[in-house]
Amino acid sequence: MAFRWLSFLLLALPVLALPQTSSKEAQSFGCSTPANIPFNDDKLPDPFLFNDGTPVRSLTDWSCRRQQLASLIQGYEAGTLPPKPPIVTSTFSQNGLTGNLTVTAGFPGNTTTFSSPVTFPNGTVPTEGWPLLIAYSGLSIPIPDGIAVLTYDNSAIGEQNDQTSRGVGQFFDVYGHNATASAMSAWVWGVSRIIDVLEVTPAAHVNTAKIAVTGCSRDGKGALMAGAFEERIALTIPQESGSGGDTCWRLSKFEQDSGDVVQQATEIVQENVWFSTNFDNFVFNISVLPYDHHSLAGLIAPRPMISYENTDFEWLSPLSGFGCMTAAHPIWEAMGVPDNHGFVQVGNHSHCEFPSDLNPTLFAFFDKFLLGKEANTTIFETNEVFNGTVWNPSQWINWTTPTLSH
Ligand code: MCU
Repeated sequence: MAFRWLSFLLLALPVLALPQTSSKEAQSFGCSTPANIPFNDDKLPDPFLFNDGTPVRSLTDWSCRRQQLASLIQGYEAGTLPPKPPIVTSTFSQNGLTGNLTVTAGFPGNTTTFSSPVTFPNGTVPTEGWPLLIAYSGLSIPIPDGIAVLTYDNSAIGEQNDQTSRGVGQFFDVYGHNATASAMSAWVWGVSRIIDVLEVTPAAHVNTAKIAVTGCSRDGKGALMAGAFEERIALTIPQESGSGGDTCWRLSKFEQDSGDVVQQATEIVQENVWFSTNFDNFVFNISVLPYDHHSLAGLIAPRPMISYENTDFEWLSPLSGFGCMTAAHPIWEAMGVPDNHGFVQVGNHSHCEFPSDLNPTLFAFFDKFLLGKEANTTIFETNEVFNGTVWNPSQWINWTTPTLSH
């Protein structure tokens, strides 16, 4: 008992002494992270409010808020992302500039094994190892010299053909075909296991502090989820992820209601298994979601992210992408690193084709965050002319951006 009172005093003293820095942990003796809460708001929810409505003021507060958002997003739409299982082993082989990484993960008597080809740059291995780009389903963006690429067969981990893919794939062989995880959460689990083994495989010469992830379209949605839930990812590059990716559910609905033919939540849950079955319960009532995808992207902050969108495809919901990332940007601003978040939206190219005139923007992010070079990453641009559907920030964002204290 005495010990508990002593703990109380020790925890309460800093709060009493420093009323300005309201640490949620100190106030509540822990971060409460329910999977759902009562909520209803047509606007984009304030990421800087805790579930109980109190403000997020410091980076310590944010680390709790981040956990709350992660739990809500898994609760409503992503399903449960399981932690590292007890068995995670690997083999690695290399022949010239090509390697192969095999991961075995799971439980005694219940493991799965998957392999990923890796290509290495020419030249001398840096002391810390090569930076690595994990490319969902193969690479669809250019990369500068000096970065290794691992091709991740995410569809083998969680199938994504149509509704018949529910619970199908190597993740579900281990966790059960009724696991709540969506295909995208299953993919995150696989990425995390790849990083687990790379951390203990010096022969692969990968700098595990410099791992990026990318993917296009459905795999862009997946790359965003991976960056959001796996904190060891140093750079996240979703390409043309569209609805369910760097767009917001509320904004895609607005776009659709305004007469554009975009993908919105009601359609996406019919089309594929990127989201949990629980999300079906909310797609006609989006305003009850206590988050939107500006906050999903915000889970990445302060780590860097740049996303690309394509204005030629209405289905990708261009207004929603621009508006959602405009609403996400303040999360990096609040942390004092606005240049760690970029967004580029242009047209005149086919879906998942990367126009070479955008290379300087992409390479700036690679240079600065993977290769340790100087680069200007103040990049936030669109060439979209929002004709019929008007982006009006004050219609969606009724909160202000705090400066989070350190
Ligand atoms: C943009 O990503 C998806 C989109 O959500 C789907 O509706 C469509 O069928 O496929 C796109 C895609 O993955 O294209 C390769």
